Amino acid sequence: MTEPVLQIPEGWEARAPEGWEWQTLWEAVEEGDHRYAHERVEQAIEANIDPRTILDDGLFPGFTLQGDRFSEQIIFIPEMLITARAMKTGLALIRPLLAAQAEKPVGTFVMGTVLGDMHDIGQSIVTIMLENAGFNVINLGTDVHPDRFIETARAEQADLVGFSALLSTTVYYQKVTIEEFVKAGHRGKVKILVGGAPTTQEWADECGADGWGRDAVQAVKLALALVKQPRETWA
Ligand code: B12
Repeated sequence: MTEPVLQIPEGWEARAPEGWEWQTLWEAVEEGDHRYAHERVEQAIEANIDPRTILDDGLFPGFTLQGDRFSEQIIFIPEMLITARAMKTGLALIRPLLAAQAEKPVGTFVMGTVLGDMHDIGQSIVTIMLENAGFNVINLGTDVHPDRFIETARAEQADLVGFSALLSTTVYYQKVTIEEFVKAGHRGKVKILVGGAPTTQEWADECGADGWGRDAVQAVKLALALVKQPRETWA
């Protein structure tokens, strides 16, 4: 087992004002100091740093470092949870800024993490990027039962639905949820995207999804393409 090291984003200086430092935010996220993370992200916003730069250069390094330690079982759930909370504090601050850059709504997207799965950092990032691209996103959070996806999609007359899963045991619920859309007679009314670290294009094909997004950028590209494709209308 090798001790993970902080991956400093290449060329970060060029994306920040002169004299700026990210080290204290990297440490705040790593240590789970959400109050200080909040303060530093606010300062970065005030300094007019691009919100995506704040995400990539400011928030990710400390999160990834702790994530790697969690994977190596050097740290455990309590430490990972406080890091996730600090990360989410930062995400909450940049989310409205990215959404405000969007043009008029291009479609309605219902997003959630499938039943049994509590991981929500990745789907929150996809949500932020989708909002930035102009989608109205209804995020159902984590541990979402298939019925809730279906009820919300129907109530909101959704164009697209996205299922996130981070555990090899919960990806199965992506397939189950798609099957439930079929049983409810709504499969033709929405385009379905799946994602999350253990998923692949092969899995997306196998479970009957319309697309798979490796990351948030791919997810947005796919959503923008799929929203233009014909669908049955919600009665
Ligand atoms: C943070 C974390 C946690 C936190 C979650 C906090 C939170 N609020 O999310 C906590 C501590 C709660 C946690 C708990 C557990 N975890 Co955990 N966790 C992680 C960790 C470190 C990071 C995950 C993450 O946020 N990645 C960063 C985001 C940005 O990436 P992402 O989610 O993949 O998302 C990107 C893409 O996948 C894609 N995407 C994501 N969703 C979607 C959706 C759509 C529609 C699309 C198109 C794209 C898309 O875009 C995103 C942005 O680019 C990973 C290990 C790692 N280093 O990745 C383990 C990991 C996922 N966890 C793991 C495990 C085993 C667990 C536990 C079972 C541990 C335990 N013993 O209890 C529990 C399960 C709890 C549960 N029922 O869900 C394993 C899973 C192994 C497996 N293959 O099944 C991992 C891989 C660690 C490991 N190597 O062992 N975990």
